Amino acid sequence: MSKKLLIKNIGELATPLGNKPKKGTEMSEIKYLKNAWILVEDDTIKEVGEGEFPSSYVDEDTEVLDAGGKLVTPGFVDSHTHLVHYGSRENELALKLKGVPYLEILKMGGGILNTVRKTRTASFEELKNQSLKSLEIMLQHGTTTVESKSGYGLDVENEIKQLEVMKVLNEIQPVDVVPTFMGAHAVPEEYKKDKRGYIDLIINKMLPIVREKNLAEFCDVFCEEGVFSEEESREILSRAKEYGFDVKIHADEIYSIGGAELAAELSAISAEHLLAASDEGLKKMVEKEVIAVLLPGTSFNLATGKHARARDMINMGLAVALATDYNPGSCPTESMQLMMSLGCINLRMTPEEVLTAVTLNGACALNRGDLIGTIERGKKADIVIFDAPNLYYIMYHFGINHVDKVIKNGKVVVNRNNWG
Ligand code: IZC
Ligand code: ZN
Repeated sequence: MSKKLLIKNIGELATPLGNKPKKGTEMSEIKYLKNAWILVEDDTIKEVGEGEFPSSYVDEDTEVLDAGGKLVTPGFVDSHTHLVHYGSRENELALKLKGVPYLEILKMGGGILNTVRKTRTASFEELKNQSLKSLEIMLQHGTTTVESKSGYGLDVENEIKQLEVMKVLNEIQPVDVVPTFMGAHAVPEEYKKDKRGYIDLIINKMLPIVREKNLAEFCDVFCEEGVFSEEESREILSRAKEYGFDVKIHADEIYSIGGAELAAELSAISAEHLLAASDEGLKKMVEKEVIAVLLPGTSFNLATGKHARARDMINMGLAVALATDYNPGSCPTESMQLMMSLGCINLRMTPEEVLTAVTLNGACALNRGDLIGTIERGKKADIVIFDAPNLYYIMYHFGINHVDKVIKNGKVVVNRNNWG
């Protein structure tokens, strides 16, 4: 028998609508319902309405949840993270404060390579348990789907280990983990003098194995000066496409090296960061409908004072998503609510644009726009109730967790029961 859940007495329900990425001015088209209700059957939204709910919807088996006049939004979709890694890198804070740039730390064998050493020596269980802790924090903060990149193994065995941890995480906790293969995250120390050899390893060994074991949906490359060049990224991602992966690119984060242009050329599903992207590159992304995944926590934490030009991008007609980039180096935080505040303050996006960016556009950047990202009939019941009166309050009252309850696939999985 199906299980029904009625969420009633919602003060403000705020959601984008539809299955497709919202571009440009469409990003502000948020549907607001006052005194609203949502009827859920099993894991799916059956009906959404305003005012009195039809009494025929409730029978003795219907669970009724009173939202207490609070704010309700779709669950957050964090479309860019490096969730599965071992250890931490708080040592980089002191270096950064001394003015050592992020790429310099990597060049000295630190940064990503520091985490690679820790991740390689970590057992499967250790890696799983550290990631589980972060996933629990994400869920507590309203994230119901998260993308997760490999790229701290950088050899066949450890890239597979990371991806297999993601598979197990999907089975043992509620947040959906969407796996991305990112063997091209850095050149490992043992290939320092033979980058070509490492690219061959990615193309000839890693990609076919990851495909054969069906361990990832996307392939990503860190296309950056001193990491993988535009030509190298093109080669890796073109081969990934031949293997059937959709592609993503860490593009023009620090230096403008044609990452946005490459994303358009390859019809990537998304291009990430884009702080240094050229107008030409962004225009090409508009033409090819590449989603711009912006990471305001990273630009805040890199502390160079530079941020992605979200306003220009939206004015040009791009679809923008916001994500945490959760990783142990450039952005050690799991909180999408913090990204929402930074999206307003540093990226100058409106609260409506921000909501679209952390829900529907994030879902579309993961090929899941038809399943999640909005509160509408037929979508999965991934819903957050906040201890807040309205959408604007979340971004205004920053740096704390406003979540009251999280519903994932129709089940209440977080009940902080904050203040009654
Ligand atoms: O571990 O520093 N930017 N990759 C590209 C990262 C940041 C993750 C890290
Ligand atoms: Zn990243």
